[in-house]
Amino acid sequence: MRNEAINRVKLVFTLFDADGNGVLEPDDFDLMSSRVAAAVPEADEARKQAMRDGFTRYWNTLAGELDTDDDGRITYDEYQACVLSPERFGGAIDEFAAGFAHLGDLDGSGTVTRPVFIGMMKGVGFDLSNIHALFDAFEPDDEDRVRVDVWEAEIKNFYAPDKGGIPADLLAAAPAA
Ligand SMILES: [Ca+2]
Ligand SMILES: [Ca+2]
Repeated sequence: MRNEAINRVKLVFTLFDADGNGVLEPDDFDLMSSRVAAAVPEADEARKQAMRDGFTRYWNTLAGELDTDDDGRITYDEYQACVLSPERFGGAIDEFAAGFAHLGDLDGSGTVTRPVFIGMMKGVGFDLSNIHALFDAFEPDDEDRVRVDVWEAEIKNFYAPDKGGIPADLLAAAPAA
């Protein structure tokens, strides 16, 4: 596995532990999806629900595949096994990526504006300068929008253990001082 992928896995675990108690539990996913939904109050309910469903499925898949000691919580040691068998998570990550990226397409144009992108990614907990760097890497158009399908594809890349040197690595960069 590539070092970049390990760094992304560590970051995802830290971010998904939304309440910061050191383990992943259903409450973390409820908390994070609420933060993301709150970042785009103007989004319609169907899109918000699709985003929440993606978080729920992702948690259920983690719990089903990785909770080795069956205590209803995922520790980092349990979590990192996810990278050894990415094929077991593909469906959940696809649904998560689609639900998440499409939440930001408020006008159905297939694009996401910078303020919406920033708000959602801050809701997840990424570093602000890293979020801007990723948005810029997606080559925004003249109206400072990026394509939803490009974003969705990069969310999937973010979780791919065999990928490195990709735009998603910008999110795992050390925050600027
Ligand atoms: Ca937690
Ligand atoms: Ca466990």
